[in-house]
Amino acid sequence: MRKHWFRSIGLGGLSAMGLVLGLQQAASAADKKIEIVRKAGRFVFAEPNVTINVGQSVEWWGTDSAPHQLDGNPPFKPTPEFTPPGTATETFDTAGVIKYHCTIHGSMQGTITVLK
Ligand SMILES: [Cu+2]
Repeated sequence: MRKHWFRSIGLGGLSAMGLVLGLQQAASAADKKIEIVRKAGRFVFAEPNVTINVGQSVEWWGTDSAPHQLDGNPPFKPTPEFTPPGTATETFDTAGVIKYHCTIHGSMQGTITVLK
């Protein structure tokens, strides 16, 4: 009886964990997430150079409260201005190396290498 009670709790716990993981995935389905951080007082991309595959998406996020607006060489499409906890997401459908930056913070520069 006692053993059975513990097993029920165990399964319930697993279900709850699955639900939480599922919700986290639903919150952002981006293939690659790039955090905006401060380094020596300047905003930078935690990972300035990333590599993804054609068709994948990138999400920029941060924990500060400054606005950002990203732009880059074509085919990068300018993002709307966003302020964390707001994010920006972009999907890349063309292979190549794309340089991009934040139009508000010159210290934020990076490249996205899109592989076929
Ligand atoms: Cu910025």
